[in-house]
Amino acid sequence: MSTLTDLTLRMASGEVEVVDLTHTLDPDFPVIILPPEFGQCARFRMEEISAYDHRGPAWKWHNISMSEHTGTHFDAPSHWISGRDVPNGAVDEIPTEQLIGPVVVIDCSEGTTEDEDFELTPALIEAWEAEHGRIPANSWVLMRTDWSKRRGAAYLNMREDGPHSPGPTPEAMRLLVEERDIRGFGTETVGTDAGQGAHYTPPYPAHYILHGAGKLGLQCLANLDKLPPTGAVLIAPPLKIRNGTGSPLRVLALVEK
Ligand code: 23J
Ligand code: MN
Repeated sequence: MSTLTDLTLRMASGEVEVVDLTHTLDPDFPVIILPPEFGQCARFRMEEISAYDHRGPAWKWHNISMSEHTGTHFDAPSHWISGRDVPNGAVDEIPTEQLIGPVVVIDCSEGTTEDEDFELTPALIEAWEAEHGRIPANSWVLMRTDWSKRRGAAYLNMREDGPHSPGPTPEAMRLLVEERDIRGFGTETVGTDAGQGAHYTPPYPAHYILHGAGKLGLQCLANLDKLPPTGAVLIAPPLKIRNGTGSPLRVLALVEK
């Protein structure tokens, strides 16, 4: 039997499950808030064009607007200054082979319940590898924190000195990008970087190191607790926005039961 026929039969029988890692686009879903001197990201908005009424008797539809970085979204290399000259670094140019591929999940959810500024470090990555094996080249690496279960103000967790949420250290990102040659890095928080990521060297190291090397980002993911540590396949194609730096998207994982 062909691989694809086998896959579709196993999906139909439930042996392969489709897990949705996406938050619903909704005006109430928080967006990143940068320091006030910078431009700001827009929330999701939806207005009715018609709803089976005088504006269109047999159809309902909406106009929508948002930022490229609203809700569950994809970061392209061109999002960051370090990636501005990366070839094919905009969402419409990324090779389609990069949009479906293997994914590993590093569970940090225990640490992040105690420490809202929890850091993913090289030591934690190496401890994960001692248990699950070396992270394969060209894999997505997702940082599970269970942050997606937070609601309201607890999600951005904004304090006087800015947001507090977990993320990777610069050394962890260098390990993943330079030594493991990952495809990209994804988080449940509003950025691939920690809330306090501006204070690292370089500032926002996940963005800086990933995108400078042509790697990809995913943020505001959900349901990472439904994924195995290894063996799932991630389907994450952004919208084909000309020169786009990112895009909201539906992120799905194929998981073998
Ligand atoms: C712009 C500046 C800083 C950050 C971000 C955007 C994001 O997290 C994003 O959505 O890419 S940290
Ligand atoms: Mn983004």
